[in-house]
Amino acid sequence: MDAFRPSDALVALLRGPGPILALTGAGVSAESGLATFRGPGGLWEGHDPAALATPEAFARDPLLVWRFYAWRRARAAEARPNAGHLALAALERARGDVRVVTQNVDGLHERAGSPSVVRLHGSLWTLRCVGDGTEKEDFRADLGALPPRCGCGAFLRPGVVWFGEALPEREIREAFDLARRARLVLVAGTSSLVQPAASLPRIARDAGAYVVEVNPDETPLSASVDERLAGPSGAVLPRLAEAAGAAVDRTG
Ligand code: BJW
Repeated sequence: MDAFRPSDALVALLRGPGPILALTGAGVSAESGLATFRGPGGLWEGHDPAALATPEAFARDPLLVWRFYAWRRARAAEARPNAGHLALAALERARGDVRVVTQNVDGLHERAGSPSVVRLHGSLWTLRCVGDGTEKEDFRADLGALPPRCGCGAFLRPGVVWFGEALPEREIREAFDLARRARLVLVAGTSSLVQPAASLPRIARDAGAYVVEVNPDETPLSASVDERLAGPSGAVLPRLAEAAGAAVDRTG
């Protein structure tokens, strides 16, 4: 027995019919070398999130906020998907009824081959004009030290969802819909603190889903899940994908 061996009930669900939802957070990218937000060594350690991740912060000090995101883009561009990302992509290929809903903005699920990721908090690789709202994708790692300007003259900002901002409507609607229909929910690498994403597992469980938390540490969700697999997602998710019969590349 070890701490992250799936139960027989979970293995049966992984092999059986019914949609699976994987809700992921920053912890899933930790083994790719990207810092999480909270906890020791997290991005918010020693920083006030309100000074970096709010529309007010960007309005007050666009250079500071841009520098933070320019650094994040560079780190994400260097990173590679790890065995956890690859396992979810393999599970999706093997079953066809698995969807990844992520709070992450790094693009690593997509780079691992997950075909239709629901991005709740936007993307580091999208830029949005603060003036006319137009969006464009830009995958260059280095866009310089100053926020670029839109054709209309206003600054372009990172296309991520900051505190106090609404999540993208289509994505949040789809995520709630997937939660209500899921038979199994894998909640991996999130502190389950940030709303509304944190409410998805409870909605799924109320609708009858079996909810599993994959996280080395306990979270506010831990007490109300059906099963906890207390290990790193890069080790646990490949086991789950293999239990479902998926061929997993563990190299990352
Ligand atoms: C591992 C691991 C390994 C480590 N393997 N695991 C009270 C109730 C309801 C809402 C609120 C409330 N008070 C305030 C709010 C609102 C607020 C909120 O939820 N705040 C909370 C902090 C309390 N929410 C919002 O503002 C949201 N919008 C909103 O509510 O809009 C309302 C509205 C409606 C209509 C019109 C207008 C407004 C928006 C939230 C946006 C969050 N944005 C950020 C930044 C995105 C851009 C960026 O990347 O910079 O999103 S904040 C940050 O937190 C980021 C993340 O996506 C998000 C979640 O973090 P996550 O992923 O859980 O990471 P961590 O670091 O917290 O946890 C990592 C976990 O991994 C840990 O548990 C580790 O143990 C684990 N781990 N290694 C597996 N190897």
